[in-house]
Amino acid sequence: MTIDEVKIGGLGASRKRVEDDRFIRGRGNYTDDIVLPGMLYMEILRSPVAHARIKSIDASKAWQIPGVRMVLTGEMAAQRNLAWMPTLSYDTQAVLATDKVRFQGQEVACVVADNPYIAKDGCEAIVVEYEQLPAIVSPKQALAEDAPIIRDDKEGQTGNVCYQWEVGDKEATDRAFAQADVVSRMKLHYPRSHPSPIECCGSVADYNPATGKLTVYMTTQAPHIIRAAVALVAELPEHMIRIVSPDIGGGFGNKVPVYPGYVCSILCSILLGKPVKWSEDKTGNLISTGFARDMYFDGELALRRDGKILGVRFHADTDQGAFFSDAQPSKFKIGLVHSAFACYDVPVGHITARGAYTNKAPGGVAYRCSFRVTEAMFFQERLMAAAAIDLGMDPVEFRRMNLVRDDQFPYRTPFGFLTDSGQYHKCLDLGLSAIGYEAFLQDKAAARLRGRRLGIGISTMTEPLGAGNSREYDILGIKMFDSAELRVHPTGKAILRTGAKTQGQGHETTWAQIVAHELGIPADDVTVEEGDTDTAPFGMGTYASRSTPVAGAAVAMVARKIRAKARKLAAHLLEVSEEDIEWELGRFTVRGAPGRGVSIQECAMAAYGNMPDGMEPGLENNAYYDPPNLTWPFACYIVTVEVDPETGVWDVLRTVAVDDCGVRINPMIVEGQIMGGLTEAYAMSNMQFITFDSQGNCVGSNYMDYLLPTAWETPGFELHEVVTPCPHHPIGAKGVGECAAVGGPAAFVNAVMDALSDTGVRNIDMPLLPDRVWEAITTGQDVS
Ligand code: MCN
Ligand code: CUM
Repeated sequence: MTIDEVKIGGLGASRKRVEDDRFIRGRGNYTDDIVLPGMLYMEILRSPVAHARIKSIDASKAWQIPGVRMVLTGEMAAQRNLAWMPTLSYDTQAVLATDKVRFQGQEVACVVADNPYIAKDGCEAIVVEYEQLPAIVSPKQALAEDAPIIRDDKEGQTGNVCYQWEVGDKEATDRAFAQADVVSRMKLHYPRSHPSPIECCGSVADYNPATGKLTVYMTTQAPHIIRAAVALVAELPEHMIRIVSPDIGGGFGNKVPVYPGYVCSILCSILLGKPVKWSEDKTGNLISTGFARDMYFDGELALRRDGKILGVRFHADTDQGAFFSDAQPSKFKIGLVHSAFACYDVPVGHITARGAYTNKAPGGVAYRCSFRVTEAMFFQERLMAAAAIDLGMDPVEFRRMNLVRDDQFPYRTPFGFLTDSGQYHKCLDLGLSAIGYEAFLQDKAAARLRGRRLGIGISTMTEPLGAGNSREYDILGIKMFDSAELRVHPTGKAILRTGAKTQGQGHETTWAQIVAHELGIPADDVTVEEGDTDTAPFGMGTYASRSTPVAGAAVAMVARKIRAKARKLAAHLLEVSEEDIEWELGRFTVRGAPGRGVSIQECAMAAYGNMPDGMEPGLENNAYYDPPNLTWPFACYIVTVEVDPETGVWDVLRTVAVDDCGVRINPMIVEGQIMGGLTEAYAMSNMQFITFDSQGNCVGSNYMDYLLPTAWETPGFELHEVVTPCPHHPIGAKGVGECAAVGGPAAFVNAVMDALSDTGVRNIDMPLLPDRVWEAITTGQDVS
């Protein structure tokens, strides 16, 4: 009797998320839920100004408050060589300011007390004398001749450039432009935004002076990297450090970097010999932690009259804030921005990029970004839309002509990536038929005659997901593989641990499904555990939608190792040679006698109670997986809108998404990921940005100014799928966690711009707030 894979929760089962039971009932265990005996509380004093020299810090009044146990300043941290820390982009970042403050909200001191209220009072009692300096709030200001140097702490730093980078073939690209019939240009800003997970950052550091062991519970997407960083920076022995990521209330890339708050809680715990808890508040999170984007593009496409793309070139300026702390693991200074145009057959290209220090919080790669792929795909699809207009071509025909064809894979992009597989035209056609493209164009024309403005926006893209392979991706010299460890207990139940760390994506549900698929053990019989460096195998954590491509592959591989041993046990139990054993899901049978067989559970029992002579007991193993390539999911997003010309308000009529992420482990979870991403895409295009006034005051450090879309604003989404299995992934899956946030924004913006197509307006920078749209309609000018 064969096992029904979907019934046991295998591949393709829309299994309910097992973790949600405890989340919905309020029984999750988040960092702030952790209470240890004798625990103290830490609060951070942040700079009220964006750029200033610190003349003096007087903490004497804070020390006098009853219940205050410690006031930590930069000077004290410096005595332990911890006033500065290295960043993951090979820069340095202040833990606590000593010489200057460089952005509003920067950490200046921290206070540890018996409770958080006393700690907060302690912070308020610290007197800091600032000598204010001019604030720099854009790359343009930063790169001006007479700009004050923000990073005067760095030896040899002359201006405010923090990196320069280029890729591609400049000469060949220039030649393509010289031969072009049409050159289309696009200049735009992808504004600064923030992922704003529900849970802010925090840590509970527990240094035990008796054993010398440091345990840190913290909100990190990458616990093993933190352990390695603590070992290297604080020079503590690695086996005496235990990092635990308990439940995480959303990460979205905000919880990849190492923040001063974590470091201070660790240092205070070591100094006091007691557990110290730091729980960041919303303003602290929005004003100081890893933001997203803030990138300026200026580029062009070389085109043949019939619409064929001959080449692409662009320049990008990134606003890095005060420290270059992008948490991205590639050797490319600007992440994977050169994945732009990977879905189109573009012969040549050239990209230059430059990062600038400004008086703003550091970061840049968060918010479902795949390391600046979000910006790359937005620019790509905005430029594609503009080029279709310049050519006088239907945007669909223009894309269709240039999309990489199915028979071109594996396809080498002009910037050196190798895309693996896809059916791009099929996705596009499915999206067009779902939205009813031709009919909508007729409706739009008819509505225009009645003074109404409808628009349609298309965005097609493939993106690189799954860092690494280890040839090109590493963090602190550690290669980007990932791992899984599977222990099958005597009764056939199991525990699986991986080096990834779920923050809401549902790994506890989906990894068990891979085990069910490979072994036939029901998913409900498999516990999944992640996030504790004392028990989990070494892995690089969860970001860049890498978990399925890398850790998920390791899960399949370790299950196959278990199956190989179980086969030997089955041969022993059935008293035949191994060659005569056949596998069907959950069961080994004797070749030619399918009635004679043993279940995987019987093999598990035999591994502990009836193994053949000479075989090691037990049924457990681990696998480390180094993927041969990134995975390349494809997506087509199509949005229709109506713009009210009187107010500039726009409403989404329909949103159609066609995603191809290869084989879907759990279709329901995949759809949840896509809906979440589309919600964020809508938010970025419609309402979300963090700006600064001329003095560097952050406008957007609270939910009055920084808007999150609720169920009320968020439109409905219609989802469709195409499945092109990933040729190099053991179960054919590609990543999906970021696709809709990456490809979505351009579909919304292209739709609004299409509704304005007769006004001569070429671009409105995001977010497309009503006043900006109204200004564009009334003036006929671009709005930036
Ligand atoms: N999945 C699947 N079939 C596939 C691909 C994925 O069933 N072919 C499932 C996976 O098993 C997993 C989920 O979909 O449960 C997402 O998988 P994957 O694409 O591998 O992405 P990661 O698990 O590595 O998650 C990271 C990604 C990133 S980088 C951000 S940012 C983001 C995102 O996930 N942050 C999130 N989605 C999020 N969703 C929630 N709820 N919370 C966050 O913080
Ligand atoms: Cu860039 S946000 Mo995700 O990669 O954690």
